[in-house]
Amino acid sequence: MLGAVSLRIALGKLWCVLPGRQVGSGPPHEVTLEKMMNKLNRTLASSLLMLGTWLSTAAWAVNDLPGGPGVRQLNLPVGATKIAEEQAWLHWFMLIICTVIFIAVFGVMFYSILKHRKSLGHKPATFHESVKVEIAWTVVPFIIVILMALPATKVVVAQKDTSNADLTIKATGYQWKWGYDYIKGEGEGLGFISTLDNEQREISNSGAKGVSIDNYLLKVDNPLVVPVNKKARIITTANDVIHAFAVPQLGVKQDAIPGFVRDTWFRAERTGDFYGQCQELCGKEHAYMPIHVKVLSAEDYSAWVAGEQKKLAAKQDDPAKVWALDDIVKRGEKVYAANCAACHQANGKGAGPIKALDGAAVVLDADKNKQIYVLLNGQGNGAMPAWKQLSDTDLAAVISFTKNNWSNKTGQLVQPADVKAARK
Ligand code: HEC
Ligand SMILES: [Cu+2]
Repeated sequence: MLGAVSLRIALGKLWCVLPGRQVGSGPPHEVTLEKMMNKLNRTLASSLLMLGTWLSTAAWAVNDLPGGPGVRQLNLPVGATKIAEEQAWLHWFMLIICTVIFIAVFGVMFYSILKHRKSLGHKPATFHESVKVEIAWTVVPFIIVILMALPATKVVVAQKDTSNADLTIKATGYQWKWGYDYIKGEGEGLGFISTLDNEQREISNSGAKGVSIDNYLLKVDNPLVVPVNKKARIITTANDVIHAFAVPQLGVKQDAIPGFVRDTWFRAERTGDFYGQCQELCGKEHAYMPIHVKVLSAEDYSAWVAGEQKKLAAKQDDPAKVWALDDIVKRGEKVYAANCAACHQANGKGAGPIKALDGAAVVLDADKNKQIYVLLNGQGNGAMPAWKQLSDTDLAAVISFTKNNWSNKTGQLVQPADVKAARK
């Protein structure tokens, strides 16, 4: 109450001293000020009300995401690996030591300042160079640093020990998605791209008003799947710029650098879903390349691998296949939605520096090799990335799609063999 009154007085004063304030010609000064104050009070009250509503809806709208962030989470997450637990322990260990030192040092300092102040008649000591003090303030911090460094080094060394892995997976960062390739162990040969769920992307694009989705911007089409209690070594690299593969609950975080390989590892101790994100600022959609790790029991994992291998075999395209226009355009529509729509938009109109494909000369050109060239090599110094990692069939399909969608009605059909020939 008192606060509100003094706030009113302070604001009233502020209004009076504001330069060039027109107080109005008709009513006397006091009345206008009073009106102004009333208006201000009402504005204040309604903003508080709005804040309150916002806070209460924010509190009810989303729930903790198991394996991901919690609502108003402050502490580190509950780890699902030994390393993550040790990291959390180290965090608290260091924090407590630092807090104790902070309180002790500042306690002594303020005590000394207050007790020995001049107004109490304290006379300063005049000694110089106390050997005892010098030794104490060298040795004590040294011991504290060693005490902190020992357990920290142990954990860092364990974190870096990627030997004897049961499973090796390469994680490649792309702008803005992750590619996972199973290199060694059960599931060897599998490989897929993991992209943000399209529906959530649309929600975000349209302003994300009132979303209440627990895994908002963390849902992907194809999660990284690993077995429980097995050491998974993750090799990280990138295709374009530096990204970072990080999953807090698994205690991993490793930069993914183009042209280099780095590695990290984790052994998940319970099944479930764990979420992370790219943690190196990598461009405009840095926040839109989530990581979802699905930890399965040994049997479920084997079943998943078998299923994926079957799917892979069925999907294995014959690069010599000659496609009909309708079929390849249908296939291309999917490739476009997964890889191109993020930049060129579903309507093919692009945005800003991203050129429109609807009506583009290179897309309409009778020489189909022109567009094949753009897709294989990129354009605009990498602003348009190269897509040579897509299969001949996918590339042929997406090019055929762009040539026969929106207002583009060329009737041209690009076959996988055309792409294959252009690769050389
Ligand atoms: C990271 C954003 C991004 C993605 C994803 C992307 N493009 Fe592009 N694309 C661009 C930009 C930017 C340009 C313009 C480059 C320039 O300045 O010349 C471009 C240009 C093009 C062009 C040439 C247009 C012209 O008029 O010169 C074609 C064709 C094209 N993209 C097709 C595709 C296809 C097909 C895909 C999906 C496989 C795709 N793009 C995915 C950003 C992107
Ligand atoms: Cu990234």
